[in-house]
Parts: sequence; structure tokens; C-alpha cells
Amino acid sequence: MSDARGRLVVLISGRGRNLQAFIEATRDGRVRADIALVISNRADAAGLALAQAAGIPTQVISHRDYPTREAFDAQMVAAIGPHQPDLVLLAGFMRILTAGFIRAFEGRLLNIHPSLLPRYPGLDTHAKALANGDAEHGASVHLVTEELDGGPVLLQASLSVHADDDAQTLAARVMDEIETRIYPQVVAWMLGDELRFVDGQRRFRGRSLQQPLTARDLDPDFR
Ligand code: NHR
Ligand code: GAR
Repeated sequence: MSDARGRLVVLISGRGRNLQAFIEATRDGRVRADIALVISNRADAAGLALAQAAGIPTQVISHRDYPTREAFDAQMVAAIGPHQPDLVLLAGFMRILTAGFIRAFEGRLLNIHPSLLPRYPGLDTHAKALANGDAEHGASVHLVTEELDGGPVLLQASLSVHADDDAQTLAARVMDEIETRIYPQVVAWMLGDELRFVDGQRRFRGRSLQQPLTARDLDPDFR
């Protein structure tokens, strides 16, 4: 069983830097899985070309083609279901998901959010951290529940905000130094059953977690 490769489905809306991190980590063996499908809700997402260049099947499901959020989500569930993914990964996916979608993949659905949750759920997180004069900012990997950016945080890592940072420079450092490292790490741990969510409890290597894992917990390959 532990020799089997996992199956991932990745949902994107844009550039696909986090997707690219998964492509690299599955190629170099840090994440023992195949990306079965990449879905974008936007036909112009640059990440689609990254997937195609890696030989990964892609599908565009435009939310504009559906009368309701529920109808859009039902189409996504129908597209994902046959691939029987171990994990469904939101990677810069920008549509709020309804209960029907969450329920279909509960416990197997992860997101990376560019803030130190519970600070700054929602959008424009880098600008908000700067506006509040935060000394530290970062990103969090969490299980997706119906509550927006409110599911249990599995791992979060931070960096120091520089005096001359603007939202763009800060976003770039959070992406390069944090997001592309912590998200593949969490996926590797979950596929290996080292990190689990059982009976409402986060468990890491047999211990119950009282708070999120941090950068100190990263395996050497993910630093
Ligand atoms: N869905 C649920 N139910 N729960 C979560 O925790 C979710 C989710 C869907 C996406 C990612 C999230 C983020 O990391 C995410 C978490 C989009 C919006 C948003 O307001 C907010 C948070 C996140 C993603 N979307 C607008 C909407 O009307 C559209 C914005 C746009 O298209 O630019 O869906 O930040
Ligand atoms: C990332 O910073 C991700 O954390 C964030 O959008 C960026 C996507 O970049 N996600 C959200 O804000 C979700 N609402 P990418 O497309 O290059 O991976």
C-alpha cells in the first residue's frame, strides 16, 4: 500500500505557482503522487499551460456557464469524481465553494491561504498585513470547510515584513519562501498518513496537535 502512488486533483484560477510546486515535487519524488487532473474556472489561467507542458490533463469549467454556485460545484464534483483523488488541492482557486462540493471531498480538501490564519481570511491579505503594520506575515495550509478560510490549520509559516515592502514584494516572498514549500510538505505528510484528521483532531506522527505545525517541523527536503 505504501508503495502506491497517490492521486491528486488541483484546482486553479490563475498563475499556478503552487501548481508548479506540485508538478516539481511529484517529479522529484518528494510527493509520491500523480496529478490526475487540473481544473480551472478561468480559460485564461496561465497555470493551464504549466499543466499541459507537464502532460497533465486539464479541464476548464467556467463558473459563468452555470446559473448558480450549486450548479457550478455539481459540475466540478462530476468532473473530479471519476479520478478518485486522495486529495483535492485548491491552489489559488478563487471561487467560494458550496456545501455540496465540500461534503463530496470532506477531509480530503486542502487550501493554501496567504496569511497567518485566523488573521485575514478572504482577499487582499498582503495589503491588510501591511496596513496593520504587522511585523510578521505568512501563509497557512488548512482543511477546507464551509466556513471560508475557517477550517483547521495544519501548518503555517511566517517571515518578517521589511520596512520597504509593498503588497507585491511581500506576496512574492510569501510565495517563494513559504507557499511553494509548505503546501507540498503537507500533501506529502497526508499521503503518507503521517498527518491525519481523525474525529475532529489533527494528528501528526501519532500525536494530537494543539496548534498548527510550523516551519520548524518541515522535513529537510522541503526547506
Ligand atoms: N470555499 C469554502 N467553502 N471554504 C473555504 O475555506 C474556501 C472556499 C473556496 C476557496 C480559497 C480562499 C482563499 O484562500 C477558498 C477557501 C476565494 C474567495 C472569494 O471571495 C475568498 C477566499 C478564497 C477564495 N471569491 C469570490 C467569490 O465570489 C470571487 C473572487 C474572484 O473571482 O476574484 O467566489 O483566500
Ligand atoms: C497564492 O498566494 C495563494 O495562496 C493565493 O493566491 C495565490 C495563487 O497563486 N490564494 C488565494 O488568495 C485564494 N483566495 P498561484 O496561482 O500562482 O498559485
